[in-house]
Parts: sequence; structure tokens; C-alpha cells
Amino acid sequence: MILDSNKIAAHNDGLFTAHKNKLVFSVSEIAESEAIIKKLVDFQIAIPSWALGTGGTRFGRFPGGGEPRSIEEKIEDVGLLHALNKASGAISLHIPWDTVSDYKSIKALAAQHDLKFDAVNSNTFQDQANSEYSYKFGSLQNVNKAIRKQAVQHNIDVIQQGIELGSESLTVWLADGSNFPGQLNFRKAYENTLESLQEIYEALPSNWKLFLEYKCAEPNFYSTTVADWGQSYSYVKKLGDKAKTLVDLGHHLPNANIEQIVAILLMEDKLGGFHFNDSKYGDDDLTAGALKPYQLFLIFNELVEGMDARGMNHATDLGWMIDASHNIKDPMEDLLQSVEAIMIAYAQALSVDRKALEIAQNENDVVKAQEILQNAFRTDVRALVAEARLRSGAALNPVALYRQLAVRENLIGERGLKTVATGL
Ligand code: LRH
Ligand code: MN
Ligand code: MN
Repeated sequence: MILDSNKIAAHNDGLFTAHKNKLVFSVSEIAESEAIIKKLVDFQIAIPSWALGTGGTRFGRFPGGGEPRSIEEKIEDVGLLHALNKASGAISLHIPWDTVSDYKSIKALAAQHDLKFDAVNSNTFQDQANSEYSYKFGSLQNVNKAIRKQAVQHNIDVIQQGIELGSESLTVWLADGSNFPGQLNFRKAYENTLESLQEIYEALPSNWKLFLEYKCAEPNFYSTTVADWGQSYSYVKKLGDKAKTLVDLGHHLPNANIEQIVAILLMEDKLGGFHFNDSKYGDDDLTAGALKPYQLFLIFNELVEGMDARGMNHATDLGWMIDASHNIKDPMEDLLQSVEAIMIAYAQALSVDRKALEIAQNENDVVKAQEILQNAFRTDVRALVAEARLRSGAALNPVALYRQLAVRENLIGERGLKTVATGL
């Protein structure tokens, strides 16, 4: 299904007057709103291929119908999202959940939808149909050298596939760890993992990055071999300049100060990118901003401050991606909501009065500092985000248009009701 641009224009015409009225008010309230809108136009958030189908839990799965059955259909779905919001211009593949046989035609299809290929993700947390060894006791950490070799080779294969597609980064997330005390020699697990990562790092092209994602628990429930940002940092520091830490918002122990982690990693030039989602308990993979929008804003506040201090380009110098996949919403609506929440947090962070905040900090004026941040957080920036969409040719209200055009019903018509996308 391809969205007709006339339908977007008609939708925008209907909402235009109300939008302009809100925008005039927002512009009068927010300093430098024109510069903020321009930055929002440039900002793109990649969509993970595995989030396009309804995610399940180990207790059940409730597929919604019309889910993408192939990589081509996944690209088409991200193309739809991008047409609706012009802020989802990249897809991130997970290998081998996604298998590409004809690179040329896949690249042409992506280009037709104005999409790039974001980070490629390797998968050594599941056994693959025709692989020789099992990852039951870990992959890059495994006590058995042959198993480590198999996992390293898989990562190298993923890099090769990424090169074909024009990706420029590999994300490594390891399920490696242990379930019971005594199961693992922590030091040896670390050393094996480091050696394996070094072999993968050596296969990286010069313009590539390796993102090492950490996670405090799950699927192992006693120890995780890359458990937190400090452990990821320790590996990526040894690996070299192309290796960076990836922050997935759902992978922290409760109440972790993620914004502080982000600030320090940025300062150390070791922040690689993000997996956005939201959670209350753990790796819940809920819609970004659904539960803790203030935390999302505080994270963006540190990102804007730290990236500007280092002269970094907000749009291109870090990897921005959603990693959320839940089982009760239409995944496409969910992704539109996540992108919107991320854009709002980014716009709010851009609107922070940095000079005034610096003065307040230098004067230890705690009250003033809080006023400045909360003023930015409580200011409605939605009209700026919508204006960025309007200028990019996207819909003023993507979720409303998605429903108005009955996109899901059309997809069910095309693909059927009983479809299961590969992924979680
Ligand atoms: C692990 C994770 C990681 C995987 C994805 C499917 O919890 O966040 O990024 O690749 O989920
Ligand atoms: Mn993740
Ligand atoms: Mn996760």
C-alpha cells in the first residue's frame, strides 16, 4: 500500500487553520522556534523491523492481522510510517529474523520509500535452524572456543550483509550471562567476550561503528555479561574508536539515572546511540514517553547540551532508534506515537534556556534551575513538531490520518488476517 500524497494534503488542509492558530501562539512563547523547527525537520528515528508485528510475551501472542510477512512488506510498512511523519526515514534489520537474498531489489525498494538502512543487529541469543552449536550457555562468552567462533562468524556475516545494504553500524546485544551463582567465572566470561568482540571489531569497515548494548537482566537472571553502561564502556574503551555504548532505555535497574549515564558517555565520546522505549518494571518495551515523559525530556536535555558542547550534529552523529514491541496495540500506531513522543522531548530540550540554566547552576540557584527545566517541559511544543511535519510533506496528525485511511484494514485486505511477522 502506497500513500497518495493528495490524501496527506487534503488531511492537512482540513487541520490547517487550527494548526496555524496554535503555531502562532507557540512561536510567541518559545524563543528561537524557527531554529527548533529546522532541527526537527532533520531529525530521523529508525524503525526496527521486529516492531512491525505484534510482539508477544512468553504467555501469549495476539497477532493483529495484516502484519508484514517478508522483508519487502516490512520496508513497505516503514515507508508508510515515513510518509505519514517524514521522521522515520530508516529501517534497522535483525539478522536472521530478516533475510535478504536480492540486495539490489531490496535497496531499490527502500530508496523508493525514501528509506536508509540503519544499524544491522546480530542475533546470538537464539539457536538458528542450521547452526552447529547451541547458545544455551552463551555465545561470545562461551567456555567452548568453537561456539565463540560460530558467534563471531555470525557477526561478521551480519557486517557483510550490512555493507551490501549501505548500513554503517552493527549493534551487538548479548543475552550472555548466567542463571545461578557459580555457573560462570565472571573474569573468564569477560575475557572471552572481549576477545570475541575484538575479532568482530577487526571485521568492521573504517566508516562503521560497533554499538555494544547493555542490559541488566533477562534472559539470564543472575548475571549478564554486558550488564550496565560501565561494563559496556569497559569493553568499548578497549576495542577502539569505532566501538561505542548503546543505551536501551528499558535495560536499567529501577530508578537508574539514565540522563546522567548519557551525559558521561557523551563526555567520554563513547555514546553510540539509543533504543527508545518506556517501562515501569524492566524491559517492558512500551511506547516511548508513555510512562515517563519527564525522564525522556531530561535525557534529551543532556543530549542537546552534551552534543552542542562537542559540536556534534544532532541528526547524524548518534544512532536513534525505537526498540519497542508490545502485544495489544496496532504496532504501526504505536510506532507513530513513539516517534511523536521522541520529537516532543527533543523539541522541549531544544527550547531550554541554556544560558539561564548555566547561570543558575553556577550560582547554585537550585530553584531557578528547576524552574527553567520544568518550564521547558511544561510548554506545549506540539505545534512546532506538527509544523516540522507540514514542511516535510507529512501529515499534521499521523495517527488520525492512519485511521482515516483505514491503513490496517487495507493491509489486512492485502495480506490477510492470519499473518505473523518474524521477530520477538
Ligand atoms: C534486547 C533488545 C536488543 C535486541 C532486541 C530485540 O532486549 O533490546 O536490542 O536486539 O531487544
Ligand atoms: Mn534494544
Ligand atoms: Mn530490550
